[in-house]
This record gives sequence, structure tokens and C-alpha cells, in this order.
Amino acid sequence: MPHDPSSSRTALRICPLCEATCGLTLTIEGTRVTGARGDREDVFSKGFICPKGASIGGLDEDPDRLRTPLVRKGGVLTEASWSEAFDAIAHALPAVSRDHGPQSVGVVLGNPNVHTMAGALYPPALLGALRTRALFTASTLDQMPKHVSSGLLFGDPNAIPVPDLDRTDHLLMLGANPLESNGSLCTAPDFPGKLKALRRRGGTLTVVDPRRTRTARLADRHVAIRPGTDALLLAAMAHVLFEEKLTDPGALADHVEGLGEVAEAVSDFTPEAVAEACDVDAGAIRALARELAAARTAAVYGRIGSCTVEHGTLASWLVDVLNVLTGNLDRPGGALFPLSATARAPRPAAPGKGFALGRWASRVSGHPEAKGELPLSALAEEITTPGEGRIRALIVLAANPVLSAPDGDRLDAALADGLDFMVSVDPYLNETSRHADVVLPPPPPSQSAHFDFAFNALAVRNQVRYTRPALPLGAGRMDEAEILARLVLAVSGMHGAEPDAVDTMIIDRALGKAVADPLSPVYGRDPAGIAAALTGRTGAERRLDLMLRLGPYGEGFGADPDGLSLERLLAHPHGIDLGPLVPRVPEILTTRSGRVELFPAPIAADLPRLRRALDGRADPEALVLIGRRHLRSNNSWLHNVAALRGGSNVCTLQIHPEDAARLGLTDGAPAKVTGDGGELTVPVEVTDGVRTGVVSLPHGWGHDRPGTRMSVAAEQPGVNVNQLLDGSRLDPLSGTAVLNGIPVTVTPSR
Ligand SMILES: Nc1nc2c(c(=O)[nH]1)N[C@H]1C(S)=C(S)[C@@H](COP(=O)(O)OP(=O)(O)OC[C@H]3O[C@@H](n4cnc5c(=O)[nH]c(N)nc54)[C@H](O)[C@@H]3O)O[C@H]1N2
Ligand SMILES: Nc1nc2c(c(=O)[nH]1)N[C@H]1C(S)=C(S)[C@@H](COP(=O)(O)OP(=O)(O)OC[C@H]3O[C@@H](n4cnc5c(=O)[nH]c(N)nc54)[C@H](O)[C@@H]3O)O[C@H]1N2
Ligand code: SF4
Ligand SMILES: [Mo]
Repeated sequence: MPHDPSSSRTALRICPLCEATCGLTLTIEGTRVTGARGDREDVFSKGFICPKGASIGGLDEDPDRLRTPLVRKGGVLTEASWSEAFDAIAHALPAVSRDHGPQSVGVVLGNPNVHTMAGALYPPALLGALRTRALFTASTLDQMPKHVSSGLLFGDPNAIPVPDLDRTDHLLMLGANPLESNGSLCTAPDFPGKLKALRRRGGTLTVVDPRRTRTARLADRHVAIRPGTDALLLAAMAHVLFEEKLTDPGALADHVEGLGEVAEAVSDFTPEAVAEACDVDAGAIRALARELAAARTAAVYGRIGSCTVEHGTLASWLVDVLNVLTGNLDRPGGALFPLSATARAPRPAAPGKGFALGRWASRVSGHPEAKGELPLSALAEEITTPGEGRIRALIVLAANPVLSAPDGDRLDAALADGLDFMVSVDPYLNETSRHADVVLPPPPPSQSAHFDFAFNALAVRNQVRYTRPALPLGAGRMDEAEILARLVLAVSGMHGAEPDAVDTMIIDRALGKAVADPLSPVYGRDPAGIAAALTGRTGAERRLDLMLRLGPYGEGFGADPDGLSLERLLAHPHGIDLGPLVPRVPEILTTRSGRVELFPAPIAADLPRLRRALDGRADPEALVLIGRRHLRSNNSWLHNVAALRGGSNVCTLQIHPEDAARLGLTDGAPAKVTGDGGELTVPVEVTDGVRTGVVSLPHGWGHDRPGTRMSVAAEQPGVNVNQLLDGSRLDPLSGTAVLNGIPVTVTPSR
């Protein structure tokens, strides 16, 4: 049939814009995405869509998106061909590594890597090729405390229990605002609808948040806690459970150790002792604990406001301690471990290797590694501090740390003056990529395939979906998988080889392991024969096929004819439902004891720091800063989509009317905010939606630096909240930046 480029058609595309992973039906006219609606037949999202997903066409065809690689020539970033770009990389990067050692090349991975197939599939090979430990990711601005606590409790930092939203009777949510964020570390399309359904079926929702958010307004009970004190609140709840003999780990009892030690450890965290620090009444804390214990099923769930704080790892640990103590960990209606289609197939329970922290440390400040990463807050000093191992070259994949990490001005200067060479893989010329010597732009979402390797492992229902590109690659475009594969080749002395060579290498390695593994369905078979049986149009698809076929639901290369493969998935364009979450203990545990280690040594060693937080008396006049998210934005890079601008999506300093009156601040007038790392001037928004003693600014703003190409964002640049931080405040166990609960002073600005 002849192709009429002007005709309109539809195509399916999983939305990459947040963790909810909604299935979208795109309207395509010619080569443009002219509309998007929720795919009602999607097995998981069932038609849900939010304003961001609906505006994906505007993002897709944003004229500011880079269309060709940029290469710095005579100091100026200039449009260049792909071969010029990769030649420049192959010329510069291996030389830095050779002359100054592998640690002199740093890698920064940003948030969208968990939203693209390429970002899931190639960074491990890139790091392997570079042999560098200088890895920094958005995780240390985000969920690293949860990884550390899961690593310590369960042996696997990626074994993160998610609240069973569809079945729970009681949800205690701390520091999360899914009505704006659409959920995080809990992949649930239509999170708002699921919360409403919970209440409709007679369940209860408690929200702990210093702001009366849209989520808090939906709740049965809102606890307006003082920022940074959730660990104290949770410890006191655990105390009450022990004191009132309300603990009952249920089916988990045989698989947990350390209960007695936890009881002892929380003995001095009485509700009365924490009440003042948290600014939550002791009676209310007791009630929270009793309700949690009394609920038929319940789940405790903590997110950003419980992670990016002074005691982030302790709070993350206590969330699961409470789930364990009340018998809700690993039971339907509680908090369960998902089993994604590309995970390793479950195997018989056995002790594992456990989780180690601090196997090495950062060069300048000696921050311990966590999960192989160093704190993003320490990147600038690793570039600017002279000495052996100084970072001299940087590869930045889908990250904008100049805005997203503490003290952007310092990092900005370090990127400008401290590097011999920098590569950014990014669709935009923004605050970070403007410093690169080579910018490699991925194609727009419509031209990329999509599979959620990360979020299927955090989803409230097991399911699997895959969408191929809705549109063919535009002229001069390169798929991001190919970009990253060529980057791997360029840094490993194989510049110019076929990018498929990277996938073939990875497939061969995986198959080599599988055929030698007595528990694998392909044990003892010929790897070449299996490799030849893989289907898929691209290296990335062949790798997906391999993972699906060897995964928990896989057809195992003939072992289970009804099992999953890429072919089978392609035959189900709206996805395949794999059922509700099911208990996975003890099979999922990889601790050395083979049990849930409820009181790990690093946690014990950090508790005195929490105890000290009990002593400080709060100054009634002091202000602390917290963040917030707006439904129509996404970190630092969606402010360029005109359709999403305006409304409540503005960069203002929210402050309670009493604080505003005391400080002489008026709504709409500018205020000067000062923190450890600097000061900024921003319009005031007086609102009782934020509690007293707290001010709130969103992050991802501050689009006023020269040399960027984000024209819509630059019209209303806002201010970079992270300039108020100097990068010194970290959660010590995880290296995560303290982004909430920062002391600031606020004065009227003339
Ligand atoms: N004060 C404060 N700071 C925060 C937070 C906070 O709550 N408060 N939140 C933190 C959190 S949770 C996170 S995750 C971090 C995020 O930190 P980052 O990951 O550094 O920030 P993003 O703004 O998500 O930047 C993503 C970059 O990826 C690019 N990009 C978009 N799509 C693609 C793609 O398909 N491929 C590639 N290669 N690039 C793409 C964008 O243009 C942008 O440059 O910010 C953190 N910073
Ligand atoms: N629209 C939109 N959606 C997004 C993003 C976005 O930028 N915009 N970013 C995505 C990313 S990268 C992530 S990680 C997720 C995050 O998803 P969420 O964790 O749901 O993110 P937030 O909306 O920032 O909610 C955090 C809440 O914590 C509260 N808080 C601050 N400090 C404290 C504290 O000390 N204690 C308690 N209990 N609460 C506190 C804040 O007031 C805020 O309401 O959202 C994702 N989705
Ligand atoms: S909720 Fe998230 S995944 Fe769903 S349409 Fe909105 S941005 Fe996309
Ligand atoms: Mo995040």
C-alpha cells in the first residue's frame, strides 16, 4: 500500500515522563505527533493520562531540541556530523584515561536513564570499558537511602518493597505527593484514582508532610511534621508497637533476625521524647502506631521527603521496620516485592553475598561509596581539587547537575574550567550540556522504542509492555541505543566497529553464564545456537528477547512454550498482565544470613546521630526550606514545553501567613532567601498550605545562564533552589544530598 504522509494514524507509546509508565495512544500526522490520549486497552494504565503525557507532542517537536551532534570548534559548539562527534570522543577520552588513569574519567547518570531503554542497557558496559569508580548519579539526590536500607535488610539494594495500593486497608505515606508526582518507587498509573479507591473501600490514608498537599487533602489524616524528623516519628511508632506488645511479624517471623535489638534500639525514642522535635503530639504518634497495628492490612511508604533528608537511610529503614513489625512486609495488602519479566528468575532460598557499603571512598572528602556510586554533591570538588585521580574528563548521560545538585554555581565553574574534555548525551543545550565538548542528541520519544526495565520492578502489579518506535528515525537521527553503543566503542579502543558488537558481546557473556548455571533452563546447551534463536530488529531488542526468555515468566528457549518472549510480547501491543504481587520471602533474600537482617551494623552505628537530634530545642523563629513538585513539570527539563507552562507551575517561595507577617513579607513581593551555599531573590507566595517554620521552593528552575538553547524556559527562568546549598549536608550512609529541611533565613527584598 502506498504511504500517504499526510494521513492521520495512531500508534502506541509508553510514556517516559514519569514513573507511572502510562500507555499512550499517539495521533500521528505525517511525521508529527499531533495528539496523545490514554490507551484504554493498556493492561496496566487502562486509559489514564496526565497533562504531561497529553503534551508529549509538544515535547516531541520542540524546535529547541538538538537535531545534530554539536562539537566544540575554536571554543564554540558547532553543528557536526555523527562521525565527527565520535571521532572527537575517540581521540580525546582514551588519551585522558591513558595519561591520568581510569579514575580521571567521571560518569554522571541522570534521571531519564531510568526512562529509556538505552539508559538501562548500556551504562554498565560504558563503566566496564572505562574501569572507573568515578560514578555519580541522580540516585544520590533521590532514592539512594532506600537502596542502602534494602541492601542492608534484604541483601539486594534493588529489592524495594512497594505498597500494595490496590488491596491495602491502610496506607501511611511520608514525604510523597503522588497527586503531583504521579508516584515514585511505586509505579502505579492513576495513583490518585487508587488512593480514592482505597478510601471508597473503607480503607484509610494518612499523609505525613509539612505541606497540606493535594495528596494530604485527600487523606483521612494529615500530619504536618517538622521537616527532617520522620526518622524520629517512625522510631517512636516502633517504640509504641514494642511497648504496647503490638508487634506481630506474622508469616515473616521465621525469616527475620534482630527484632530484639531493634526493640532495645528504639527504647529511648518515646513519643514524648520526639514530640517536640517532630512537632507532633505524643498522643497522635501513639494513635498512628495503634492504627497501623490494628489495620487488617497496611503499608508504610516513604518517598522524597523521607529520603533526601538528614536521616534519610534511617527513615527508609524504619519504614520497612514498621512493615515487618506489623506483619505487613511481604503480604498481600502490605508492602510486597514485585517480580518483573526481565528480573532474574527466582531460585531456591539460600544465603547470599550480602550488601557491602563503603568498599571505597571519594578522593577528596572520603565519602563512602554506596551501590558503587559516589555522592553527586562531591562531583565539583573531585574536578577542582588537584592531585592524582582528579577528574579531568566527564561523560554526562541525561543529567543536568548544574540545576539538580547542590551548589550549581560551583559545579558550573568546575565544568567550565576544570575539565580537559566533556561529553553530554542530551536532547537539549542546557545549563550542564553547554559545557560539553561534544553533545550527542537522542531522537524524540516518538522515534524511540520503550521498555521499562527499572519501573516494572517497582510496579504495584506485575505486567509487561513494550512499544516500538511510533515513527521511523528522522533524517540525521541516531537511536539512543546506537549512540551509547558507539560511545562504548569509542572509549574502549574499538571506535568505528559496528555498534551491534556491543550487544553481541553482552549477549555472549550472559549466555556463557546461563549455560553454565544448573538452575538455568538453558543449562548445558550450546550458547551459539541460543544466540542464533534470538529475535529482534536491533541489538537492544535481541537483548530484551534474551532477558524475557530467561526471565521469571520466560519460555526458556523451549522449556515453557507458553512463556514470554519478545515475539509473544509484540503480539500483545497493550501489554500482558502477569498478576498481582505475590510474597517472595525467603527466595528474594540475599543477605549472608539468608534472613531479613532487621538491625544491620551500619544502621546501629548511625542511630546515635538520630538520638542527638532529640536534644536540640527548636528555635521558634527558625525557618527550614523544603521542595515541592508541580504536576506539569519534570525536574529541570520540561519547562521548555509551552503547553505545560503557567498555572500553579511557578517558581515561588511558599510561606505560612504567620511567618510572612512576622518577617514583613507580602504575597507576590520579592524575598531574599539565604542558605549555606548562597542567596537568591524570589517572589513570595503566602499560603497556609505550608506549615509554620517552613518555606518551600521547587527545584529544576534557574534557566538564566548564557549559552543555553531553551528559549521557552528562559522566558520565565525562575531561581535555582540548589544554590542555597553548599553540598556539605549529606545523609552519611548513602551519600544522598540533604535537599529538604535546610536552615534558611528570609527577608524582604527591596
Ligand atoms: N532541591 C532539589 N533538588 C532536586 C530534587 C528535589 O526534590 N529538590 N530532586 C532530585 C531528583 S529526585 C532527581 S531524580 C534529580 C534529577 O537530576 P537530573 O537527572 O540531573 O535532572 P533532570 O532535570 O531530570 O535532567 C535530565 C536531563 O536529561 C535530558 N533528557 C531528557 N530526556 C532524555 C533522553 O531521552 N535521553 C537523554 N540522553 N537525555 C534526556 C534533559 O534534557 C536533562 O538535561 O534532581 C534532584 N534535585
Ligand atoms: N510532575 C512531576 N512529577 C515528577 C517529577 C517532577 O519533577 N514533576 N519528578 C519525578 C522524580 S525524579 C521523582 S524522584 C518523584 C518524586 O515523587 P514524590 O516523592 O511524590 O515527590 P514530591 O512531589 O516532591 O513529594 C515530596 C513531598 O515531601 C514533602 N516533604 C519535604 N520534606 C519533608 C520531610 O522532611 N518530611 C516529610 N514527611 N515530607 C517532606 C514535600 O512537601 C512534598 O510534598 O517524582 C517524579 N515525578
Ligand atoms: S502520569 Fe506519568 S506516565 Fe502517565 S501520562 Fe503522566 S507523565 Fe506520563
Ligand atoms: Mo528523582
